Amino acid sequence: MLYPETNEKRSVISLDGVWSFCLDDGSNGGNINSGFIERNGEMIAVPASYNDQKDDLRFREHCGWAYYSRRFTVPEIYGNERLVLRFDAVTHYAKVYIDGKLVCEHKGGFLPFEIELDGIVTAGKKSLLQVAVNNEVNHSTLPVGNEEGTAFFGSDNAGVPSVEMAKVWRKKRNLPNFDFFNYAGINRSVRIYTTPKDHIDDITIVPDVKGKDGIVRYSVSVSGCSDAVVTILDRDGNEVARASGLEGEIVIKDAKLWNPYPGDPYLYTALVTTESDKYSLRFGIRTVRVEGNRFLINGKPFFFKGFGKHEDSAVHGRGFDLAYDVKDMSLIKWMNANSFRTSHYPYAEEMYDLADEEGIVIIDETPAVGIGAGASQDPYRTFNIREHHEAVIRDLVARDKNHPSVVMWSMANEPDTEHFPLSAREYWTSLYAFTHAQDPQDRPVTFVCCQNNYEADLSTREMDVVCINRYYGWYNLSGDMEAACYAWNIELDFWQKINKPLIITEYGADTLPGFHLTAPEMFSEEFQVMYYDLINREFDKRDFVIGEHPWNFADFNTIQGVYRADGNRKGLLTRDRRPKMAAHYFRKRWAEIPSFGYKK
Ligand code: E8X
Repeated sequence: MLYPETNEKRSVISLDGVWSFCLDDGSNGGNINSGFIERNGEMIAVPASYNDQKDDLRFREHCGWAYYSRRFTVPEIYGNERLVLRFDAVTHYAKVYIDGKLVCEHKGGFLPFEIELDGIVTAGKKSLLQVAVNNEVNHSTLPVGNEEGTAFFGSDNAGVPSVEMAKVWRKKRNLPNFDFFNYAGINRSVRIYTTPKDHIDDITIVPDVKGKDGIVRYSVSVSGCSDAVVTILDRDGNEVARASGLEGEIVIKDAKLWNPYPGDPYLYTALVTTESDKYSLRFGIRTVRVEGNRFLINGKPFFFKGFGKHEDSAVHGRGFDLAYDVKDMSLIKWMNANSFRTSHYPYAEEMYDLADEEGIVIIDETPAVGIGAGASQDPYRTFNIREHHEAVIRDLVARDKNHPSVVMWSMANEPDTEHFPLSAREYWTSLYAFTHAQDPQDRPVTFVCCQNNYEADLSTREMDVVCINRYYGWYNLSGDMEAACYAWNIELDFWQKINKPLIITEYGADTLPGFHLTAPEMFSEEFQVMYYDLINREFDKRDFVIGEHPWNFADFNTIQGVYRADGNRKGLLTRDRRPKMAAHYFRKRWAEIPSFGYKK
């Protein structure tokens, strides 16, 4: 799927701004015509989550439908063009209405979807655009919500009979099975873009390296066009190669490779032209391969230094914020990191463009968080999730396939793989094959494993890279770092025998900035540094540990609860991106760890 571009043949009209908004009272079921009373609408900013824009618990805790509305006119000069309405992300379910008519429904809160406006909108004429948004999470959504009757429902109400509680709980509420705030709404940009009627639909680039040359296999899919010319431009805009045909192979002599930070992330441009249309796509030439217990980028063993992140900031919630993205890239480089995981959902496309540009490597994750964790029944047999999960993977790969920064797909975070090991293995290995088959570049595929009984877990070891989240010294063996390091070693002995590359995709300790102790205990800045320092020493002894991603890049908002004072505080940075001591610690450590060849 192509990102909207303005050029000689195409233009983009932004529909971002202040929209009119109202929350459903629970009675209209997403039907805009009965649910939305325009004169009662409140002002709401798009893109942004709606939850923190108003100072009212109704917005913060809303569960169910909400309605957005605005009017727009496509300039009449676009009368002969193809018009496409594009939502970059609406969380989690959208029903789109134009002039009162339902034109599209979309499930899944973190990927773009488009609506062809032919026959729906006329250039030069005002239209009414309305979106009904639903934020409910349950066993058939990604991320997953707990449902009534499961272990989680009312589980922390010892002594209070659930039948009694059910009387208060008549009001619908979300019970997320994930640790980030369930921010909702039109979280990313809304645009109408134009293309000529005969146009380019999609472009796929598969780079390779042969000796000193770069090889680019490409294919262009079109509607109404019969041919395409692909011109490859170097960074200065000079033509270095050219081919014609809807698919083919191009050789770039003495190619410059895309290298991760602090190397040179060289980008080329593929300028695709047809009789009527034009699109320019930035891409990099690099290879990615797993060999033995190594992760090779451009044939050299790469070490992942970075973080699990979130799209999370004050007021915006999970809303797209380009300044935060630019700032986060700057901080990633400031800490001498070279990578991050898009925990726990696909991020805004602009972030991947920045990563391509800066040489920051991405593990690209779906929103499949919380499949079955804590469930009493086999989620792989009882959750209605498989089809949606496949659709999300298909759309994720279709969106991100050309980014050189993306080096691995993560199908999920912390599913249950321990209690129903056989059905888990069946699910994850077949989805693994499905994901490989989607990707024209055939990158490595994994999912991220929750702290568990790793001997019982038959799925994690089947992945191209073993990715584990572990909290020895925090959630278990709390504060006892000697015991934590001992436990780490028992577990690492196990993985050593599996002989696959392993990334620690999460480890961490909640830390209150400004809380200092001379004898480090939990929650102090000194403890966070000690925790990482002692554990990292153990990682350094193991050559198959090919990456360390502390949890989390920054403090972030989540559901309220006894474990969370003003959010999850495991950030190396505060929520407003100020460094805790641990940020300085990693900045120093990672300055001394090269991106390539750290563990030969
Ligand atoms: C945490 C992280 C959470 O924020 C993240 O989304 C997933 C969690 C730890 C799992 N991993 O709580 O900070 C804890 C397992 C306990 C043994």
